[in-house]
Amino acid sequence: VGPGVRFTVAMSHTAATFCATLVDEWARAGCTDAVVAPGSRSTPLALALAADERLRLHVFHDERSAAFAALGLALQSGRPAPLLCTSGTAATHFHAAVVEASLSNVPMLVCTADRPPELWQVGAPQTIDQTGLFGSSVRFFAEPGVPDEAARGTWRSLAARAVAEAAGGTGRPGPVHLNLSFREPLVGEPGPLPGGRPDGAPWHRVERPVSAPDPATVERVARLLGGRRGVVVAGAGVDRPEAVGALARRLGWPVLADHRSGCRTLAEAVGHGDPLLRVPAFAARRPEVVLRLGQPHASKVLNRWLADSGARQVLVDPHGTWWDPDRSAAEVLAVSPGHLAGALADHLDVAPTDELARWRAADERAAATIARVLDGRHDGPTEPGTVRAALDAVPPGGSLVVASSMPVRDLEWFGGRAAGVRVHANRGANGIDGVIATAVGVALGGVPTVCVLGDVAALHDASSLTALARRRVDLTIVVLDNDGGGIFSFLPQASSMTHDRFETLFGTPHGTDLVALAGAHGLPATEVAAAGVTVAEVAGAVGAAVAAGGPRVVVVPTDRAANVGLHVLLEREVAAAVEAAE
Ligand SMILES: Cc1ncc(C[n+]2csc(CCOP(=O)(O)OP(=O)(O)O)c2C)c(N)n1
Ligand SMILES: [Mg+2]
Repeated sequence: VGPGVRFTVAMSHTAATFCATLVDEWARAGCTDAVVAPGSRSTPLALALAADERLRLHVFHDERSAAFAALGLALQSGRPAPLLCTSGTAATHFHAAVVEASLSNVPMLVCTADRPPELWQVGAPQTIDQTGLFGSSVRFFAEPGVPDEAARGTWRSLAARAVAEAAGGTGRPGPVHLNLSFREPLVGEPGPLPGGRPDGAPWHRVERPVSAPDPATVERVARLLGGRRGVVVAGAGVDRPEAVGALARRLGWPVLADHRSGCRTLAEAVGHGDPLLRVPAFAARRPEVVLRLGQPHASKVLNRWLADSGARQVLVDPHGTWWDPDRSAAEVLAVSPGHLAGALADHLDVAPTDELARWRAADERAAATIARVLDGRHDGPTEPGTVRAALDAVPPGGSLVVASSMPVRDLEWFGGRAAGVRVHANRGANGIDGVIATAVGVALGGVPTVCVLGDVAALHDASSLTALARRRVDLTIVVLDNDGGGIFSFLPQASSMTHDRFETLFGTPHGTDLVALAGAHGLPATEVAAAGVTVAEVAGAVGAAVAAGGPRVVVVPTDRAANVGLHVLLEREVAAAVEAAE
């Protein structure tokens, strides 16, 4: 709008009534939070979201931050948080988070404001083609057109359906996209809303009971598993860890558990599958059957071992998600992993194998070795040691968000067993983007949150530090600063070109002062000494930061080459401890 143009406020405004109806339905459907990025075209819905006290409103300057925060809110709560931006390139900045939500089955309710159709394809400002903008990444797309009283009988249905589709009422949970055109004037007061269902119910209540396996399936799978040598691999998506433990006991199988599975604290859990399977003598004994629950682990070594094992593999995911990059699943069961495990545990009547005892003994040896190697260091912070400390620092009931690439791996391979801590990681698309915003979203869910990420990931999402100091979140951001991309030092690229070329293309040092960057955003920030500190001192610094409450930033300087050396040392020491007993 240029200077001198008058604003007019219509009295009762169809767009305002339409938007208030959407918001009323979303609150009825259980939404508790909404995320908004500023802009003009989105005004009717922004006003409606702000006016409804049933929703907490979170505003982010950057749409990418907003979208990943909405992802984090949904990761923590399981509910979609309506997400809104203005028209134009603003909408495209949602895309990365939409893709991650799609691949990870996370509910997301994306609303993009648009100009009315008469302003499309004519060079109108801030107007791009937003129809189907997110392609196949959304479960449901709707473009209801400029709000029109003639369609008011459909508004509640549209809103309720959008939540239901996002929450997986009709299929896999994931993102939905409403592209909402608004014609000026954009400011107005809502009139009476179309009548809703009695007792505050949403227009559509869509139920999709957890899919429990039928008895014939249980019988067949029980015959496949019983009496055979096998392993359970538990990843994100396990709904009843204790049932998985009961099944593992019955079979005498270990549960190779990552932290996101919720199974890591089971007595039957093996936490160090990756380092164990790097030991040839240990890896030589192959499973006959593998029961894979939910998302795969990050460990290439573990996944390769499974793929090469020749075992009959049963993949279980409640939504039938195709988590099978090695194409080794012989059976795919779209049922609840927890219900299947519980039913199998009740049904099976076989002598347990001795695999569980063998794996658990080796795992304890690995755990003791890892602790000895890491805790004995006094020459500066280490990456695996810091990730372990961060997990231990999360208070029960809190959450840990770990970034790709190394933090999620270091946690999976070397992390402990913290009980009562939920762990989140954006592993649908393995992006290093949006990690801070995801953690902000998790923390906005009201739980103490610790986020561990690399320096490149932190810089990539630096815009999510904007206004973070003003948010009431208990979030501690731990940045492992090795001045570049540490993961690449583990890849063949590191040894197949000159050091200079490697550094230019992969190492990518930047020299940014992350404490100063956090300080510029008004965030309390400290840096742990780079040399001469013990692991206990680093853990103490992380623990003290978490105890002090957030938002705050802790920068932990590490060295990329030394980190590779430490991983090699850990591998060697675990091998020595395990081989001695094999
Ligand atoms: C959005 C996105 N861009 C690029 C990549 C490729 N990538 C994977 S790891 C990495 C470097 C990460 O560096 P840092 O965050 O410092 O973690 P470190 O590897 O040092 O632990 C990059 C660029 C990616 N996964 N996602
Ligand atoms: Mg790094």
